[in-house]
Amino acid sequence: MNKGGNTAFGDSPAIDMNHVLSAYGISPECYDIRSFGSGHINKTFLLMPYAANGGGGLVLQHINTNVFRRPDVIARNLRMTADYLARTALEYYFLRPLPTLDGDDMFVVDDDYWRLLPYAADTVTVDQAESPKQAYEAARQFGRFARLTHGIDLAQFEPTIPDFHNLTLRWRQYENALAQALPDRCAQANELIAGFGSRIDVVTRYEETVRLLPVRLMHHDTKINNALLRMGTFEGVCICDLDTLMAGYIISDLGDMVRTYVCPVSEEEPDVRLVAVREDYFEALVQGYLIEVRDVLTAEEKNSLFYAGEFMIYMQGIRFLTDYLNGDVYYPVKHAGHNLDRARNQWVLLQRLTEKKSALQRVIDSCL
Ligand code: GN1
Ligand code: MG
Repeated sequence: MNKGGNTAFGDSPAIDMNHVLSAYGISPECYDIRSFGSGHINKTFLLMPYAANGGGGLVLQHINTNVFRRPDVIARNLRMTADYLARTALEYYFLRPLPTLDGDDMFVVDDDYWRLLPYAADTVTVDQAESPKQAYEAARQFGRFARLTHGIDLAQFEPTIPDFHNLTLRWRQYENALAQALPDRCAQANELIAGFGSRIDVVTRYEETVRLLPVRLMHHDTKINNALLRMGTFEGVCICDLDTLMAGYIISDLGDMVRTYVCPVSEEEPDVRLVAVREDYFEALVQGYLIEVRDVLTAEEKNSLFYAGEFMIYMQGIRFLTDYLNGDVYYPVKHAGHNLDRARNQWVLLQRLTEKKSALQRVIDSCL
């Protein structure tokens, strides 16, 4: 973990769980409380009742305000989405934050923001897609969400992180990091700097592409462990980790699925010989997503589907590289060079994906 308070993660909040839970009318002694999930940004706890009749489990989250500077915007976006879905899609299971005793959807104490969510019973998450079916089911959940929110009025939505997936800006941030990085870090990153530089076409295409794309309510973090799957059958149940619910483009959500479902190993794998693109997983996720959204996509969106994967892998690659050059200030690192390893993993993944472009484009065409 990073040390010191200058990272995006800061120091651990002084957690007074009793105080937070009492705002929700909950007695901590009735629950087994433990750390939960594998996110980089927020701290998450799972609360399971000791007594069988103690009601359902709960998920308590502490919002990282170094990253999410406007928790009120997150809360409002969630509320508007939940209200819209409650009106238009009665059957849809949406994880709406539970109210405090005062009726608020967050509990704020000393600038610490907390929220409580129901725990979806009998569900599991997987950190890596283990079968094409899992990829299909997770993708279908994100697709269903995009389809059901197709008609939502985005005028009221504010970005929870402005320019989160703006590749032009991410490239500029990368160039700035490069300009001020320590010579040693630059030298270590030499090959990757050349590599990502040689694929600047991905950045150029970004502006040309989004100019033509409609804005949609997007999740912006569609990795597989943000889809809850039914225990045992792995059928999709719902989506979670909704902090980055905001207006965006289809290439974000589809692209992050390609980035994280097709490879047999995660972005954490330092051995790049294991980084590969599994065509059957690609097909499964494209099928699952498109079965839901195909009918609402514009021609321009259909043309951007292969690019989506390149876009997200490239952007994540330069975000890791930027953080390495900046001295590891955003993503928590477990060892020196951790962010460099992650960037290399993404760089190799980008190459594996581009190598298979014609075959993968054929898969997309057959799913459209
Ligand atoms: C962060 O915290 P987590 O794992 O949900 C990041 C994503 C990256 C991801 C890479 C707010 O998400 O954009 O894709 O790490 N979220 C933020 O693992 O920066
Ligand atoms: Mg997230």
